[in-house]
Amino acid sequence: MEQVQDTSRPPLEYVKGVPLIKYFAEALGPLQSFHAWPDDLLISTYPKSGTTWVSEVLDMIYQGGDVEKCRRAPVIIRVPFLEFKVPGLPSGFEVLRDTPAPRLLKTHLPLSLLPQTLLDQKVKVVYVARNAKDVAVSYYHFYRMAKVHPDPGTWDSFLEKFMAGEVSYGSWYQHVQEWWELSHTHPVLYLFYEDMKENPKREIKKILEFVGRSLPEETVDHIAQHTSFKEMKKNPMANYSTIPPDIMDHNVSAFMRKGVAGDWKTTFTVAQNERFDTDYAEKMAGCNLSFRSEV
Ligand code: PPS
Repeated sequence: MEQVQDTSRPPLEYVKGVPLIKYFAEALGPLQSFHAWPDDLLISTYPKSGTTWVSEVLDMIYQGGDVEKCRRAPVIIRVPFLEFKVPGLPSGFEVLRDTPAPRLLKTHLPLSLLPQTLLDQKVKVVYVARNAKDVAVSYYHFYRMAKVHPDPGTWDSFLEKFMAGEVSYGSWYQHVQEWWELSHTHPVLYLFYEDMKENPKREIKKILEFVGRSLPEETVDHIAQHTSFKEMKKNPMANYSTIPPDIMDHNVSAFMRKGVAGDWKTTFTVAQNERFDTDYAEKMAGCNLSFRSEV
């Protein structure tokens, strides 16, 4: 019988001190030969912060609000994920080779691992940040369903790992702060998931201005409607249902899980919340970024 490689739940691998999904760590070597183009647009986020949402918004903008064009392929093909690599699927770098300009690119990498070419080419960045508590909860459920991650253990132990930066991509606290710092010297549009929830049209207009495009008001309305959680959840080209279930098991937890701000309240205990707040104050001391943990 053919030997099937067991690819599920390998331990994280550390690269320059940053823990990463094993396969993604392996993708970083080949990624060194990637050349960014000045008209690339990079979508950068810490995981579970609204990457897929803003990817769909940007593809809709690039396609002039044409839903059919946005149905041409799953989001992972339309917006190549630079460091993506999973056995049996095309890597982000492979997808990139077949992607015509102007390209939308996705990464979760911290700056220490970001290919320098993106900075040298002054590639515009749309960064989306989401409050840490909702990210932690969303990440826990994603670890459960996406088997490229190690087993998350209990929620309590996962939360400890999240606070210690011992989850894939490392510290949320460092990520949101260093990309914020970069926005002072590099063209970065720094957005918040909670602002997108509060007023999607307002945030879509900010993106339009940043990418130097304009669209009629009705098209902006249409983009907001097409990229709502409800629509994206049922859209197979946006909801990751095309990924084989041995890699992402939506029966364990859907990729499009809840899509709200403030869901952490259903998961954190009072004690966990107190401990988290104390630790948060220390890690974010001196940082002028302010997050809303509900809208
Ligand atoms: S990933 O795997 O890091 O790329 O995930 P990412 O896309 O960054 O984040 C997934 C969470 O975003 C929610 N989501 C949305 N919320 C509101 N509106 C829309 N359109 C939308 N699309 C995705 C998704 O449900 C995940 O959050 P949770 O809290 O788990 O529901």
